[in-house]
Amino acid sequence: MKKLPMFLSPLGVIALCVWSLVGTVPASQAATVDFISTDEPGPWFKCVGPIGVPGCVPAGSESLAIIHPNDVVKITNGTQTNSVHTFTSLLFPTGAPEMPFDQNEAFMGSRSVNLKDPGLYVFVCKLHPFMLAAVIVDDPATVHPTKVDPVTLIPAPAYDLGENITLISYGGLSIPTSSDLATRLLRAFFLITNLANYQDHNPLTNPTLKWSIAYPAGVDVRITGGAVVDLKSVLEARYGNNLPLEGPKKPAKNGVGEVWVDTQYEKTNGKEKPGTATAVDTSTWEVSKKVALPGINMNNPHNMWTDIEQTVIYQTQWFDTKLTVFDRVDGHMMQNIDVGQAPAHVMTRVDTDQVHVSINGGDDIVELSPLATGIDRRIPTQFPGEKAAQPHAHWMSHDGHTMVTPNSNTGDSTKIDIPTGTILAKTPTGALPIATGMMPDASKYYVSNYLDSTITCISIVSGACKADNGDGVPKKTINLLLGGATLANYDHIDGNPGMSASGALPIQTPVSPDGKFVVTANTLSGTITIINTSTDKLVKVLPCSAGCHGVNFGAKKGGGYYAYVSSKFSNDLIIVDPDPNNNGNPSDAKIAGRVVLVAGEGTTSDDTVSAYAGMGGQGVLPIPLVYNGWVQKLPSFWYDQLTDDQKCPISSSPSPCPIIP
Ligand SMILES: [Cu+2]
Repeated sequence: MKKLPMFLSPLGVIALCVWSLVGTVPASQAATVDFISTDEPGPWFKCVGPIGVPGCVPAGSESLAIIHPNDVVKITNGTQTNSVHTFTSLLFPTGAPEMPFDQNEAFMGSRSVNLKDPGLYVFVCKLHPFMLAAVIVDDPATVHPTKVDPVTLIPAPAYDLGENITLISYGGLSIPTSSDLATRLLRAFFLITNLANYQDHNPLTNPTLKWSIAYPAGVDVRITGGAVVDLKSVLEARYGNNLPLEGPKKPAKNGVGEVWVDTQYEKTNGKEKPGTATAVDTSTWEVSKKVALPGINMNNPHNMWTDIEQTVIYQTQWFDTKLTVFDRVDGHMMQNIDVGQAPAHVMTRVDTDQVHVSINGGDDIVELSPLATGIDRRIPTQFPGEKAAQPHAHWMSHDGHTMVTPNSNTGDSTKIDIPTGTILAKTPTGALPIATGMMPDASKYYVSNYLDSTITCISIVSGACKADNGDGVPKKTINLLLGGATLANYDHIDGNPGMSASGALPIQTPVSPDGKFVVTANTLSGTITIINTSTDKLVKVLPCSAGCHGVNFGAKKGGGYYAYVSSKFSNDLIIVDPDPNNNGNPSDAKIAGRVVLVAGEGTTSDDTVSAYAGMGGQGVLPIPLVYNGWVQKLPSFWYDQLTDDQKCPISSSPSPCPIIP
């Protein structure tokens, strides 16, 4: 994407201004820096004042503040957002008092935190974990050892990142600020909070297909051992810049039907809030439709599903309170129903065609009548008196009987009997569980733990999850980043062998319709990981785009499946063939193609794209639905386009199989 020159090296300028300010503000006088939550991509946690140190330091990122010890950071969830949020410590200087900072549940209004120890603090929203705020608490006494302002002769600042930072991952892992993982997180912060840094895979607007991240220039930071380094130089030396990007490429084999992707950050002229739903025709691999719904100011469309007839799109508005239903063919709006705070994911029950929406900002799953004409029931995700689970991406079984939720607020997963609405089990997982996927026979399910970079396999049928020695176990933790044997053996200190052979910050994690593999999108590493369900081992890693996020399976023409993968900080959709030779072994998995999610001449739309074209890929919905249970109920128009194996994805599919609709 085209860089705005004004964003390129602003911190160099700011640093000069700030430099002369240092020493003029008495450190004993505690300052308060204000952040607000917004629904706008990039500066979701936006620093709004005062400007300078202590205060906001615009650096391309508008989510960065530099303050002094004992200053206060205040977050307000107010008029700029339609959703509740949390302001939760992601990392903080090891040993800092009163850390980690968190809230009992997502909130509207203001919260304040007093930051006492020097060092780097990063805050995240547990609902929307790309919302980030970074605060450097700088001790004005620790200055640059040699540099001085040529005019004032005041020593140059060296901003304190601290010796070590504690992550809320892995039960509180402490890492040096000089470590590869620490600088990767810093890099991710400057990428995520500045839209000018997102990947543009469109040769029409990025002819050289190069990707650069603009880091603040001329900023010296103090890291482990008291070393003072230039931040930009370190990040560029470690991770390069001006890197090549892949352009669009049509897969050799077509898909069946279409793929919908929530381009959640794309802006249009006719409304204030961001986000469109984009459809790709898998017979041409062109963008066929975009639905913005300006009439309702659709706000951050996040995830989708369809009805039994495949005629509507159920669409959640994640920074709002609405589930929206629109016509899949012509895009006209049919329903816009209030369901609760921050509705995240939506699926249907195969036996009743009722609609189930996770209330990410609350404590339940809402069950709606078919076509979402009204709310039938609210199903709690925690026992009475327990903390709100704040469930994100639930999954439902092939028979409509079992639902599982990843509970972002409580670090566990709830298993629910859907007909009775009873909680059958709550199982501890890792830190910030965010998505689930279930076997087509409901024998076991997988939970992605965002902050721990692990997948928890949980058996539903006894012994379905496999330990590394092959034994059946109730539960298994599959490492995607640390502690693996050949893959996932990233060294977080020296960064070897790099994150490209691992999965860091995993999100969506569906199981293939035939139950053979789990495909996971990993947002920090920008990788796609594949787990073999017969061993529950990580067997393959493929490259993804920046902010890799959504995955869902659709039918490949003539047999087999494609996994469609979206990325938030990018405008492409990756088509993965998880098993090209169809032998059930994903070791030959490959990227089969890539679509740029930008409107073209043949795209029909209800609005005109104004900015961030095709950016923000999150929820993915292939039509027709080919998961076990749903596939057997397809209307004949879709059903007849599938192979016998696709009609009956597992040998133990509901008998008799296929069920003719
Ligand atoms: Cu949030």
